[in-house]
Amino acid sequence: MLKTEQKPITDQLKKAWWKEAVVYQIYWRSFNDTTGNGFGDLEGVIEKLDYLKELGVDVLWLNPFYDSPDVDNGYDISDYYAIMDKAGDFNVFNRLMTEVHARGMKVIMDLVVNHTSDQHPWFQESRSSKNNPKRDWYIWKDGVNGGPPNNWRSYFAPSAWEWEEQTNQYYFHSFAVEQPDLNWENRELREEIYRMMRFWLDKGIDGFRLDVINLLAKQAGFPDAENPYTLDYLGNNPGIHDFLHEMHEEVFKHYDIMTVGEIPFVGPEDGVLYVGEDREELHTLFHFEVADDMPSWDMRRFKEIQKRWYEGLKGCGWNSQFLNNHDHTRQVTRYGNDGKYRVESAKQLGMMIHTLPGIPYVYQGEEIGMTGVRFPSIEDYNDVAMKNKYKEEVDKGRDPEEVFEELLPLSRDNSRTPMHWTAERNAGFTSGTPWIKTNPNYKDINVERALNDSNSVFYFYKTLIELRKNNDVMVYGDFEDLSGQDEHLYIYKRTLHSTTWLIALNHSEEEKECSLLKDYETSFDQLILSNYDNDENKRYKLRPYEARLYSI
Ligand code: ISL
Repeated sequence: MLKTEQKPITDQLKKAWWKEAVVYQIYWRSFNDTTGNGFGDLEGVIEKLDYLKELGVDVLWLNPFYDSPDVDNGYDISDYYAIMDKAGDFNVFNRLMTEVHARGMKVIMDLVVNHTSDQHPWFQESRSSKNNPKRDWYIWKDGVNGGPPNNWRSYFAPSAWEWEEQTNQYYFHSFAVEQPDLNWENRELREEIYRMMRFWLDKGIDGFRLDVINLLAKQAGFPDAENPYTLDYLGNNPGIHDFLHEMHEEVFKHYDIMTVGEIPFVGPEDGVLYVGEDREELHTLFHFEVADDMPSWDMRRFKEIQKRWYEGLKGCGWNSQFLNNHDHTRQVTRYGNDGKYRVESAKQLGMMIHTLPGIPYVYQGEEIGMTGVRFPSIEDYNDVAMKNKYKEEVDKGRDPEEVFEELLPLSRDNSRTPMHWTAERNAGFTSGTPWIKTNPNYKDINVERALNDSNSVFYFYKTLIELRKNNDVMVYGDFEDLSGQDEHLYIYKRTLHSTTWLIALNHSEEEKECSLLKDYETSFDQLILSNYDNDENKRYKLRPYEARLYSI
């Protein structure tokens, strides 16, 4: 935990374009393949810009497409100044930027600067000798008692240290062995990163999503962890705010951009120190009190988290709202109902994320209610995190089938199967063989079908996004939870000046009485949006996974 500093208070949060945005995350390698090589590509993103414009999203977040050996699907970068062949080249990138901006949309890139690929020339130099000028650009330590320098695990391996024969030292990696951490204590390294960031910003991108950016500072002295399985010792260490403030001073403040930090292991008291408007660090953040720490839906816990973050950031900083991404399985499967009530549940989760305080993020396919997947064998999976964990557990002598079943629900590949465009072969994603199998339910769940169904999840999302464009209460409104400890009903208000909206959600498979609706005399002419048809007999009841938005 950081030493608690005075929470930054600003009297009035300033309006900003990024606060009013809806961000659409494009995992491009699974989005749209235009070459037939089985991988999506940047040309494929250009092809679908009119679809995204129709949906109404403002900002596109592209997962990394820098050159990479793809051990961790682009999060192991081997050249920050080159575009991965399978993604395209600078001609396509420049056209993508032109086409996005021509449609009044923006692009933010994924910035991965906590680590590089072990194939990056910087690391090749660093590992070559203890006297190499770039030795100190990475973290090297002598072993202790014939083993690693300490007991830390990494996200993707039992140890965060890898022995290097060439120089008889260990190097540090927070993720896979092939992802050595950069040493942010080294000023020369930091200057090089800032130069690289300006290179991309000067090409016209509109900001960054900053990968595990609170891990840049490491615990001084690298002491053993009390419990190596928590991993929280990897982040929020003294010095991190100096690095991020320097990044702001050297880069961010010179551009009109959006910066969203991926910040695991924080609650609002630490989170606000990254995004406080007078901190001059980041604009907003993804916290992981839900995605990493709430394995399945728990309404009471979710309400408590939302309330605590609203109060922790109110008047100081800006939150982001998401329930799934390329690392976390699809929300309608994990947190909703992907069976009988898939459509109602997908719409309900959408209404919740778009009406809670903060910037809403739509992960590709979420807008048509795509679901998680269950492939039959570990061989069908690609995720390095899942495959490393499977090997670690099976090597302990555990039953492979049991380990496989255990890892399935939260495998990152649940969200990485190809986007469903049509009911044609491979869901219209590729004319070739997809790099990962397509979810077999694409024949029923696909964009073509959604666009031809006025009652589809797609048009519900489109309406939510249009409402945000035309109603500041959704962006800047105060928030008040009215439903207390109810474990199924979530009833809350958003208020701005003379406008008050009421959101009423029933997160269950049973119809529920909702007496609160009587208190607001919610008449149906006040109903702005619902995922069910109006029924006068249901005025004070909420049907299974029903979601209603009223102006009261
Ligand atoms: O996947 C997770 C566990 O559920 C997340 O905690 C995730 O691993 C973590 O938030 C870091 O994610 C980011 O950095 C990783 C990369 O593999 C992820 O895809 C990226 O989102 C290393 O760069």
